[in-house]
Amino acid sequence: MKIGKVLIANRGEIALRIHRACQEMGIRTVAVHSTADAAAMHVRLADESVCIGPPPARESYLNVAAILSAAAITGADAIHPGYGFLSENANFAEMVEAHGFVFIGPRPEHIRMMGDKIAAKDAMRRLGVPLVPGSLGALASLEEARQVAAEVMYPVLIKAAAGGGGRGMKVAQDESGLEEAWRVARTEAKAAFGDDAVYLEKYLDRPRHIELQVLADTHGHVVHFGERDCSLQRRHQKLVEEAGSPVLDAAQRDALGAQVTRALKQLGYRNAGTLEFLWQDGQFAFIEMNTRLQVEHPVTEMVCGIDLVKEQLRVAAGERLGYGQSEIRFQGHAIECRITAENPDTFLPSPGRVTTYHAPGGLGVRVDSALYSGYAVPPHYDSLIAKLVVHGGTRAEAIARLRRSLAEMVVDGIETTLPLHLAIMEDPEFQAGDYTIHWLEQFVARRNPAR
Ligand code: MV4
Repeated sequence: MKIGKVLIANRGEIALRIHRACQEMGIRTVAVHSTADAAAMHVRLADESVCIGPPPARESYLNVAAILSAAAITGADAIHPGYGFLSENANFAEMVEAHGFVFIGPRPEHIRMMGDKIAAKDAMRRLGVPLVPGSLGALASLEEARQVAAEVMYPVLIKAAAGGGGRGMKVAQDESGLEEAWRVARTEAKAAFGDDAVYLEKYLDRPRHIELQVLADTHGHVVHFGERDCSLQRRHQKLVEEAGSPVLDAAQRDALGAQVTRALKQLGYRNAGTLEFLWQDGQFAFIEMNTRLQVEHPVTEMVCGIDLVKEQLRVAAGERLGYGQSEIRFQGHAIECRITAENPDTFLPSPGRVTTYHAPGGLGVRVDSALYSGYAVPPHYDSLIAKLVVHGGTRAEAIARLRRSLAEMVVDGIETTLPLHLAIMEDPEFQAGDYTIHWLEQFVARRNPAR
């Protein structure tokens, strides 16, 4: 199947990122946009554009009928969903294919499977991937929760099957807190997802969040592109990601990669995906799988020297991976700072007009951003305005390069998290690579003692 034209069902930096890969491959692009994004960079650069609705995402970037119509009238061959919006909607993927377009992503059945966190864990357990100890499947009763919690030992977490990304989780420190956690988790899960199925895991108190990037073609070949350490998060929003993890060596990466690629091959997985693990005391435990291109994919691209979006397009067109695992090499170290239009202390959103924008440059510096001087950041969408990604021969060089690049970067007219990123890069604990998923919240609290 030749892909000659791709509709990009997204906005902002990721729409631009996908457009760039298409253009270099000689593939024409169709941008779709809301009325709030008529002047956006992805619309200006695409070969064609279609307005699909008013500013609220529900009526534009989540409007399946409008997006499929735009693909039909422009004669697109394929649809790339980017991240967020419809990217992990199995029904959308199914409809894209039913209408005769190529969905640039996994099979709908795998999107659906991984969207159900219980089904995802069950599949990975059967395929031999290590998990956090906990319930096998959904909890049938509070009584069952008590039994499993006694086996795996407190503290425990109750998680929503339909959750993920931190939504619908409740900790129970001991048996006296279990009933409350069970009740609240189920009520919240029902309200948020319309599904009150919950499961139980032993609560890991100081893990790192390490994820593995994989890619599969439609001929049974699966490779991995190493790990990213995404432990630096605040309220489940990642701020900084690195490849590789400061705590893994090549042997540990190879061992995890071999286990995971074997599992996905058995599953018949296709296209790009990311397996999320918690890492504590030298052990990996699978928690979730993301069936999309992720925001932080550039750090992997920088250390592997590959373009993941081009690889997605190639395997979606039915091409074979032209290389094996042994040809994928990891060079140096890459770090990404997610720069958002937010106050760097309160994290209150700060949309508005960017009066001056100046991106840093130089060797090993990449900026993925759809900003330009005079652009107005709309208030309707998430606040990510730029990803500053650097590559260095060593982690220390990458940090020095980030400090230099952050100082060079100018975004005037709105508040941004640039000062926070600079402070993180200057912190001795960060520099030592000595952090867990709790580090950033504590760092932010230390910076704002009054709050
Ligand atoms: C956990 C955990 C500790 N123990 N599971 C949060 C988001 C979702 N992807 C899973 N999450 C967690 N699951 C067990 N058994 C701690 C978290 C967690 C977390 C994980 C990754 C990155 C940041 C986090 C922040 C708070 C809690």
